[in-house]
Amino acid sequence: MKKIQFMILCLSAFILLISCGKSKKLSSDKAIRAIQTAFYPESPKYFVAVGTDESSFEVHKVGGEMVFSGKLEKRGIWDLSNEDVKNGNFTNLKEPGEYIIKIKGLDDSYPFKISNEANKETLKASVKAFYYQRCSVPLKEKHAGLWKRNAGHPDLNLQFDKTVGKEGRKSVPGGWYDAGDYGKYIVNAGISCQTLLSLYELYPSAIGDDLNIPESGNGKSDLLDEIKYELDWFKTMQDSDGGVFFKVATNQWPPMVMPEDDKVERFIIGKSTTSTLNFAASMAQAGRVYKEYNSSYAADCIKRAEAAVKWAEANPNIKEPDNTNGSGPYEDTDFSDEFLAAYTELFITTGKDEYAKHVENMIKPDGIKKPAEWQNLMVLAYHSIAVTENTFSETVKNNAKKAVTSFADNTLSEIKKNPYRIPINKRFRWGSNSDIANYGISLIYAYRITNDKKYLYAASEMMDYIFGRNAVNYCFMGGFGSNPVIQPHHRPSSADGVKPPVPGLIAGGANQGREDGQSYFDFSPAKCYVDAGGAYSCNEIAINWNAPVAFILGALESEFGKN
Ligand code: 9MR
Repeated sequence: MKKIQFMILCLSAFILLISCGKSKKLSSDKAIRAIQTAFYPESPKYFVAVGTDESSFEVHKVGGEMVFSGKLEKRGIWDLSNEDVKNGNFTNLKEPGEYIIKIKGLDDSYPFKISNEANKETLKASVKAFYYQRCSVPLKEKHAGLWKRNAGHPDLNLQFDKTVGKEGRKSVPGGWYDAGDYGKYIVNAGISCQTLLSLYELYPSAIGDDLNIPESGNGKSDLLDEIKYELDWFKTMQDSDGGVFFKVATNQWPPMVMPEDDKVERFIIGKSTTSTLNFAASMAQAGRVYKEYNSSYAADCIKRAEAAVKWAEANPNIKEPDNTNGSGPYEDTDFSDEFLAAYTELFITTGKDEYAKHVENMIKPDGIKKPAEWQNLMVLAYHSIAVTENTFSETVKNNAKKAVTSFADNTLSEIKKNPYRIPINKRFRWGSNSDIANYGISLIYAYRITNDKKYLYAASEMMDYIFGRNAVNYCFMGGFGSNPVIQPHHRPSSADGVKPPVPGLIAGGANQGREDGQSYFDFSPAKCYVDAGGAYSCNEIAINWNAPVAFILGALESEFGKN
């Protein structure tokens, strides 16, 4: 090969490398990245601008005059997005209306509102999303509109998989599909239910009786009605010895079809310490939350939680089932947080000392290091001890409060370091949007403990990220914003023949692991996101990602909304 040919070859290889690894700009990605839904008048109002030499910005009414001008603050190169970032801040603009941000030389931002009911609709959608995940029943047009569908997966008389350790069959109908697949998993459902139950405990009127679900108009909170749909399924998953089966799933991933068309055989798989304790914590919490709603239902929840904990005490080391042929693992190695959550909720609900003694020594003033996640329920226990009425000792309560506020303070300092004003400065992993939302929940608890609004404002900024102020400029909630997710990895959304996806579901978000083998535009960690149906590691939806978003929106609408 001649020298010149060799050089041309090297150059093309270099260009190819650059174009694979570096940014190919998304057509919908703007250099001004801001919330695409709405701020409350009193919200902090920050945005991001990338790749501009300008030093000022303006906010205009849509189609109208300028109402605010301000200076851009230089933040330098952010290594997780490889962009030169500036921040703008127009917190002092409080007048309700519809606006855009303008910077010389850049496209205008997507429009957004300032409104007293900023999250009225997104909150409702975030909870209604669980209704759309209901298994075994038809979704009628009256409730589901465009996304109506026939019943699928009756889940009656299913056979035990060999991982259960015994022969037999059981009916396990109902509950929510976990995510974009059709599996139902107790571990992930546990944290989802506890998060939603905690929303009800903190803000009982956040959701009324008008979500337009089948139970609407029954005089009871639709949030409790919807959670009960899942808890009814939980009850079917408990074995006669108190232990709780791990999941209902197939031995190969279901095809991308509607529920009624998925005929792959479903099994009851596994029975583990974590599934049993997740069940126990959820049932124990439900035991107090449902007392007024239906006292005998609530009493049954407590009885089941106590039986589950007894089983876990006798079987403290049973791992998740070794069967991931057509379902997720939800694997875990440390069960101490699940024990803690179960004992904590049982003590708060029953007041029995036998449960308190397992909790007292575990609650440390610096005990929280990371946000809640399906694998780690520890934070949930701290939250409950810190704010729910209970008879733990003052020391335990104070330790829990200190841990929550010091974790929230650490979160605030991580947010300050980050030009997108989120607490992720190291790694964007699978479900990163839920990490951000779970940080937000702890901020809300810190607000409830201290009454200091700085925590609440920071929690509201977690939603700015999810609703558009992110490095790919997407609104991660389907059905909202000008550039929403439209092709989530979600079987009904891709198979129903309806263009917009089922609304209100949250995509997992940027994930530098890119485990799905799809083509990504940019490998910078904060930009590892692609709105494609096959991109299950960044664009799937999941109940444990919707629950913390619903929590934050419920808190914000209760604190700031004037409906
Ligand atoms: O949310 C889960 C994430 O933390 C794990 O890294 C990932 C791989 O094990 O699994 C995610 O959960 C998926 C589950 O296994 C199956 N249903 C879809 C869930 C969301 O992607």
